[in-house]
Amino acid sequence: MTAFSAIGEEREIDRHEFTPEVEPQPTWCPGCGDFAVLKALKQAMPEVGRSPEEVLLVTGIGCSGKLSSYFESYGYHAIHGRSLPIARAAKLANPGLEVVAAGGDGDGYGIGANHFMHTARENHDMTYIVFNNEIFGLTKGQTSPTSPKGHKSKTQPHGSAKDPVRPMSLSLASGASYIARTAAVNPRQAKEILVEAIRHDGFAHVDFLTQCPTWNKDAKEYVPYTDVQDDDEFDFDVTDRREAAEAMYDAESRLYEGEVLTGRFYRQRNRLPYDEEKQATGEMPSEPLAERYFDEDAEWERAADELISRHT
Ligand SMILES: Cc1ncc(C[n+]2csc(CCOP(=O)(O)OP(=O)(O)O)c2C)c(N)n1
Ligand code: SF4
Ligand SMILES: [Mg+2]
Repeated sequence: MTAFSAIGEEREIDRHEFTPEVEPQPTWCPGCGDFAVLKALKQAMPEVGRSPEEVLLVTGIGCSGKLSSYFESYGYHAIHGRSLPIARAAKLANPGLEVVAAGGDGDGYGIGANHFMHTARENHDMTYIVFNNEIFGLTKGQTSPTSPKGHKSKTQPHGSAKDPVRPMSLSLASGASYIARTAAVNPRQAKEILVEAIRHDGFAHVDFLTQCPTWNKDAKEYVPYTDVQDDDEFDFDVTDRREAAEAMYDAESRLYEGEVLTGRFYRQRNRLPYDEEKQATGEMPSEPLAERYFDEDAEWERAADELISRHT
């Protein structure tokens, strides 16, 4: 079996296959919202019919970035803010891969915001999960791009003077073709949204509210939450750009007033993902580029065995 012949094989997949054989104990704090992302992703992958050898998970730096260590698939723990360019390159080289990129609000909406904008604009076919805890968690609680105005931290002891970034509005303006917000405290919705995002052909952005009980006491646990699809107050068409823009602006404003609105906010119809656009112009061959350079004779399994034995 090669990395290529594994893609597209039909078989039953169990969510436990996404737990690494040598299971590292997550170092996330008790009560951290990050556990919910891991769980939802493990549940979503079998539902979309993907096996670990068909998935690449690229993560940034932060508590959130540790996700790729706890999830069995191809993985790449990138440098800060750079998960998306790596994920894009991998998807263009091997379009059969199911590519998921993930990282924190600092990683994606701060240092990596340029990549976020342009990956959305180009509509690369992947899922991008942003663990939004409104704080820099790993480095001990500094103000992040989504921290509310007035939020006090070691870097802003008098309270942040900045208005926070509006992640979904930024995503829509940049060109993402699927945008949703979910929360760690709502595991059923989180799994369903990840399933939709993974199935979506194009750039799917999920702003995932993940509480940080250690450093961000202000954010509490994002409860109670409302699913905008279940509440008559929010009667908007997710495929209508203007209606979606209004709904997400409202949700982003109300988050800072203590009201948590989650759900699907935007889905664009009939838009080709970037790899297909490139193939249509003739700029990209239909045969996966990576296959040209794949060495069938390399001893992949031996390399993996060696790695596992070094860590047991
Ligand atoms: C280039 C660079 N700048 C700064 C850092 C330090 N650093 C590590 S994680 C992080 C922020 C993490 O915040 P976020 O992305 O929100 O992730 P979280 O820990 O909250 O999940 C920073 C500033 C770094 N590792 N690399
Ligand atoms: S510091 Fe916050 S984000 Fe990081 S593991 Fe602990 S609770 Fe989670
Ligand atoms: Mg964060």
